[in-house]
Amino acid sequence: MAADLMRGLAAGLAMVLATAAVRLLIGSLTITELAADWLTATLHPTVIDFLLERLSTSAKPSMFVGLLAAQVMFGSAVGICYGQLTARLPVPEREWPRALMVSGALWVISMLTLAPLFGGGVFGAGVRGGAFSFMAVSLAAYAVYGIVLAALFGEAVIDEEGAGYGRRALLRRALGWAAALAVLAVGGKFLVDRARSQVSNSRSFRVEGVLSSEVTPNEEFYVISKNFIDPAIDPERWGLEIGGLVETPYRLTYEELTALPASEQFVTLECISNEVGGDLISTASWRGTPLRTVIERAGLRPGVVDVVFESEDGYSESIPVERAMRDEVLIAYEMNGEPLSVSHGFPARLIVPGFFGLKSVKWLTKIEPVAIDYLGYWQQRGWTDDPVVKTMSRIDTPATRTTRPRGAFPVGGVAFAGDRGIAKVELSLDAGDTWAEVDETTAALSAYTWIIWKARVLPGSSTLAEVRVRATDGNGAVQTDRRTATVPNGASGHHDILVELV
Ligand SMILES: Nc1nc2c(c(=O)[nH]1)N[C@H]1C(S)=C(S)[C@@H](COP(=O)(O)O)O[C@H]1N2
Ligand SMILES: [Mo]
Repeated sequence: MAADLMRGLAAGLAMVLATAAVRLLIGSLTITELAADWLTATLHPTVIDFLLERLSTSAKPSMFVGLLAAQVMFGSAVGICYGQLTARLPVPEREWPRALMVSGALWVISMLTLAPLFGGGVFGAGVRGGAFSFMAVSLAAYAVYGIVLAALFGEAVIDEEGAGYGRRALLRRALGWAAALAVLAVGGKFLVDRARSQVSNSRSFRVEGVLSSEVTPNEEFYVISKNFIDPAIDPERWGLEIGGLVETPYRLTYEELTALPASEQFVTLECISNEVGGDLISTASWRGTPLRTVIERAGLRPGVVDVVFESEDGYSESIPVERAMRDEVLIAYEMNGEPLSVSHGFPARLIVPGFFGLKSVKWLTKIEPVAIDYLGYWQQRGWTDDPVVKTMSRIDTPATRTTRPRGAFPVGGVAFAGDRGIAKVELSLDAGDTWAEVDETTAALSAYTWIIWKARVLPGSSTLAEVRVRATDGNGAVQTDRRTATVPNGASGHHDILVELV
């Protein structure tokens, strides 16, 4: 029994490694990724938000490792069953025909049950990127499982027969296991290296206690994506389709898109999952074609309510048509003077100033005016349909719970209110009873960016100073102190820090 478990475990591990290798080499979706997407879609938004945001860099890998572990456990369980059942049967001449039959049957069952359950359709009929490569990847994985199972159980047959146990056989056995382990080790290392460069994640790079710069360097710009591995798009084969409720649908190549009249502007993006004081907010200069130019070329038909955006990773979002026709909404292909990186949406993405980041669809493939109020990826999962950013402000420096000498000290941070702009930033040293304006704010780089502010504060005689910040937007509305969670409308409340004075 324990030996059967070990054999199943080894075969399960080999299957997982094979899946990962084929996945990274030919880039087709796997059942594991379908399962991850399905989990994201099925779990309550609060749980997902917690996974994606609080656990930040480790969330998606954890979920994935969990799913892979489940696969290995399943492989082990099958190994036990296989051992128990075949022990009762006559010893075959060769192990592999029946092992492959078992793994083939498992493949068919998973194509008929798991694939549709996780939203990929029977035999992956509905998988984006094509059912064929999806089937091929999973079939290859199950085949590897069957082969390893056969090899290990076949060896067991010799064991139990007690046949041919001379020194040569022992040596051969040892060599076999060493070779298998070497393949696992080398393959595993290759995969870890490949995966490390390809696995996308929620990440950001704010160094605690350092004042943000007005423009965020590309490598430090926060990244949020629903994918375990982001789409790597060949710009030669990519095209942007304009369809739906338009007079003349058409398609733009990368070359055509980048040859259209361009405009460039600074825009701050903020994720709706950004906590009070959080770092899922960054600013860049985006260069691209105004969305409006591209839509007008197709000509809107009457009755359009929303413009829907689809993307290579199956994500979709929409914005009201009035917003879509504003000059500042861009189909961007450059970020701070460089072509978009894969993680930021290469070859082209939407930039919708003033809306939370979820509307700025990356890896854009299709633009489709529709006559309905369309619910996008996150709205279908319980997030708000009101994407207007809330007024926020954050203290970057000093970091909270640090120690400083008594006396006055410098404080600095950012404030943002989308296209409403920031009129004023104030600090309070008495938990919000009284407020004083900061000493200095930068002028916003455009009508759609944050500002950086600085002040010197002189706390009273206590050994503990609490500094709290609030902003007033361009309409004169003061940032609310009412604390809310990020789900479902985005967080609100004042950011504060505690400093110990010695
Ligand atoms: N295709 C696609 N677009 C997407 C997403 C995604 O998962 N897939 N995530 C969205 C979310 S929630 C945010 S906050 C922004 C983040 O953009 P960034 O990673 O360039 O900062 O992209 C948005 N666009
Ligand atoms: Mo987001």
